[in-house]
Amino acid sequence: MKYSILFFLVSYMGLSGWAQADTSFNIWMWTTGKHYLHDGQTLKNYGFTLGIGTPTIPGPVLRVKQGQKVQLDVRNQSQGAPHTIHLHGLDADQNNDGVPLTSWDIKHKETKAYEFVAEHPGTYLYHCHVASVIHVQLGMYGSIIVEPTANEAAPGYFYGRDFNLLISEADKSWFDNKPIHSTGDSVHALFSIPAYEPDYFFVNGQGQQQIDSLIMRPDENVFLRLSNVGYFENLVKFPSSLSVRLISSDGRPLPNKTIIDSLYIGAGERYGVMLSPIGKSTGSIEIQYLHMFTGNRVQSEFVPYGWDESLGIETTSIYDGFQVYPNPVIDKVHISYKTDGPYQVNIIDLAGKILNSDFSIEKNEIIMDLSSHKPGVYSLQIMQNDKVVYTNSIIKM
Ligand SMILES: [Cu+2]
Repeated sequence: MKYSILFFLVSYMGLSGWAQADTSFNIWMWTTGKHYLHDGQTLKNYGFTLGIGTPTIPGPVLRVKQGQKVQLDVRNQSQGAPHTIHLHGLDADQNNDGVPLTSWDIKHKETKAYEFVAEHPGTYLYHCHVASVIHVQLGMYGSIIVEPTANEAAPGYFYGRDFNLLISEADKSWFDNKPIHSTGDSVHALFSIPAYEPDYFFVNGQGQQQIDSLIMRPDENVFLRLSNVGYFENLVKFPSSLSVRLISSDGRPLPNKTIIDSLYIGAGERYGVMLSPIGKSTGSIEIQYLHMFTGNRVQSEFVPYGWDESLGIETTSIYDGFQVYPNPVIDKVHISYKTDGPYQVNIIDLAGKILNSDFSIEKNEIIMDLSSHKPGVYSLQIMQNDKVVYTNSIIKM
């Protein structure tokens, strides 16, 4: 009797997720997808949706915040095949890693929970790990983004907004003649794997004229997340009009953040690059798809980019009721607060000299003009009754 209660508790804890998750997603898994291609054809794909729906490629982007306890409640609504979710690059424990041989799978009409702590900000992947060569190719993949608490791609590298480009390919013959799957067993499934000769090349599941443009403010840094979940290697070529700095790889900052003009991305790899303000330039980023045996370029897709001055400012630092935006700043920085003032606000250079100072009486926002200061790092200091109550770094561009 003791043992059966213990067993029940262990399996209950393993499969039910966090007692109190900070964020959760209700994911459904299907084999009845319909994905529209740029030439009007469709793929009958496998895939993921949030709640009931018809999956397209890729699955939904799952965005969480650094430090959050995350729970994925996953239901298998597909006919027959079991599925799992492998958390590619995340520090999930073995029980939550979605490898059927070493943990568990989700059978038809079952719902189970995965849980992990989003410890390191970065770009990650999730995909099914049952007969993964087949299920991933058929569309069971997506991006997990762990956002940093401030918009800081690596210490000192602030950005205004980020874009996620998930690169993959599709061989339509695999979708039209799906390999037969033995239904009950996620570990031992026999397939003959067809030759892989993809004929569709995706950026976020889109090809050619479907591909979304990257629209940014002329004056902001932009963090570009690049991942490859296809089987071909990619060569990304940036035009000379863009200044591109390689910041992070596989969810960790790189020690040297070098300026690059191109980037190879192997299967399963993720990189983060910073685009410095583009000003009023337009162009496109070329993504080459390299054949897995010959290394030759099979196809190029192009991601257009451009600017729009009317876009909102995304970067906001919030701390203890204070809001500081934008940061980095071109000219004017806004400091607003909900808590009771009045406050003394100072902008101080590295030598300790006060460059701007203002005192608020019965207002909840102070605007400081930094347009005459040199580019660099300044210190924001907020004081009340001669005591410092808040400090932050301000990046002047
Ligand atoms: Cu699957």
